[in-house]
Amino acid sequence: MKRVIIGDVHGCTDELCALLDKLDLCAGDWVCFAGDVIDKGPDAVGTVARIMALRNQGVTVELVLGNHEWKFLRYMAGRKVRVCDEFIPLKDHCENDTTMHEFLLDAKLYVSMFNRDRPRFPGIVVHAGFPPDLKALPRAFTAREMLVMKPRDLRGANRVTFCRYVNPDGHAVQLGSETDNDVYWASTYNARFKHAFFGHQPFMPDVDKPWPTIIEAKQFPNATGLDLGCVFGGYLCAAVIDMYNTVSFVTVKAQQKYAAHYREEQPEQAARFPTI
Ligand SMILES: [Mn+2]
Repeated sequence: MKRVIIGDVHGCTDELCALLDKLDLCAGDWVCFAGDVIDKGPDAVGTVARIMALRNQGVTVELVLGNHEWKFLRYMAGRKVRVCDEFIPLKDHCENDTTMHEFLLDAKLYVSMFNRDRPRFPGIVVHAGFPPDLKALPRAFTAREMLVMKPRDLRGANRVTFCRYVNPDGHAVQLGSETDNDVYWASTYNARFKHAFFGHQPFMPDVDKPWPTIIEAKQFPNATGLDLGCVFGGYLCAAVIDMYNTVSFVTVKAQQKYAAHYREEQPEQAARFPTI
């Protein structure tokens, strides 16, 4: 029985299919997507369809809510969001195929791995992370539940879907306003909610390094970043946990660069926070 966690796919269906071929999943295996399976990339509909099709193989599939699914689902619920062009094909598809919309609505704020079948793994899958001042986990709400919650009740939930850098006081810093004193949340995370597998932050592997280049997830003492920037021309990455609770990584190189990295749009930030 394999347990697999996959980082941000962002509509890169070809790379997802190649990764799933490499993973060679069987009935009884468990796969959890760390969120942001849609947007930015070429084919959100194909990606979600491929993920849903895993269930026909007897694979248990779970989806953690990424900030991009959250934005899309709020848009579908008639909320005011800045509409992205890439929402349109997915919106059209979801209107005709309610099972895809339902699948996305079932996305959870996080997925605990510890309560699953043996061998238990002391891990948790979350999209963005756990800021130091988040003392207790919110409930593992589904997106469907979150859509009917009051904004004030969503505060804790939003924090684990959006968190990146944190300041020395342990408070999350807004994207783009990081200073030299701020650190990535995972570097000081103390495992209070168990080992965290997360996406959200594209850690671009340094492919210009001389060989041998071993492409692995970005490892922190108590957390593992699985987004290796596939949609930005990096890699799609899966963590695979075997029956002895040994973790290994499987990666697929992106066939092309599908989107511009936000750091390229903000060069002054890129200079201060080089990737990896
Ligand atoms: Mn993402």
